[in-house]
Amino acid sequence: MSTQTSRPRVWVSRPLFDDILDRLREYFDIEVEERDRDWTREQMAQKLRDKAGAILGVADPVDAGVIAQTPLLRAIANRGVGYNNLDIAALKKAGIVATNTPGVLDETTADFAWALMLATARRVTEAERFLRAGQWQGMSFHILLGGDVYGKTLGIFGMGRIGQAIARRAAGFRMPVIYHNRSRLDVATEVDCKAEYVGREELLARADFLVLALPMTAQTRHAIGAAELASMKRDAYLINIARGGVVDDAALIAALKEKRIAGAGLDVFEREPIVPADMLALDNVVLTPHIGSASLATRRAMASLAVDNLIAALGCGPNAGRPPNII
Ligand code: 8YV
Repeated sequence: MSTQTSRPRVWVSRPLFDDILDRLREYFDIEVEERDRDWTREQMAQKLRDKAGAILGVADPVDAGVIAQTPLLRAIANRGVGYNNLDIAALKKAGIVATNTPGVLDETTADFAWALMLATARRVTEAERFLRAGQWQGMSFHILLGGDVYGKTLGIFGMGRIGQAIARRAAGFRMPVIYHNRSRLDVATEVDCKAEYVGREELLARADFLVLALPMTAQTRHAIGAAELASMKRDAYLINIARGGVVDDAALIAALKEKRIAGAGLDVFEREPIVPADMLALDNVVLTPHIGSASLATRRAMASLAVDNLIAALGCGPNAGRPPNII
């Protein structure tokens, strides 16, 4: 048998920058999917059956059932910071290393949270729809009146790296920042972010913009539901750049329909890529297709980090056995 054919096999579940994949080709035989698609657990098991490693997207599911059918699997590199697609306990039990890509997407995702805040309050996408539909008949003093951003209170739910990057941008808008998190930040970080720690109820009640930046776990599922939406200000905006499922979409649709909050900016949804028809019909919501980290430079950095992680996790390259981002 030639050395070439005995190399470990790696699966890349979705298209990825080819020049970055070349680094994987130095060590492994790789199978790269040429188009994006959502994989079922059965298909995942089938694809991973003969693989030592994989680079996965954040919607590609791996649980105990998949793992039971993948005897050769030693490492999974998620190309994203979130990893709610992976059953980490089951992976650990099976001795499979899992990694993610923290750090490289914080600033880009924080920029996008601000894009959604501004677009939602100032009705940017609604205004563009209006213009493109030929409805602009001339200057009107009362046209598309929105809410202000400057000077309002920014509330951040989930104050990890991304939440902190969102907070740091608030100074230019002269916005007081309040936050809630599982654990309070150390004083130096609070000072750096100019952010005040508050309880969950106070966050909901005081925020003019409530930005969600918390991970999706069993504990955070539907962290924002009917009761939470009811305790927000009527002129507040909800922004979700975290994960669908953190918000109860049905409850949010009801709140938006009844104008119990002013609007929402959403990059993530409970059943991606399906967005409920009732949501699509609303004007007081800005909707984007999970593109929070989607700048070219950041997506390349994420791909590169995932590749570094996998090479190291499979015992190759300069960091053999020491992948930088073990979950
Ligand atoms: C996705 C994300 O990775 O990092 C995460 O957790 O959700 C995103 O950055 C990205 O959209 C590619 O699927």
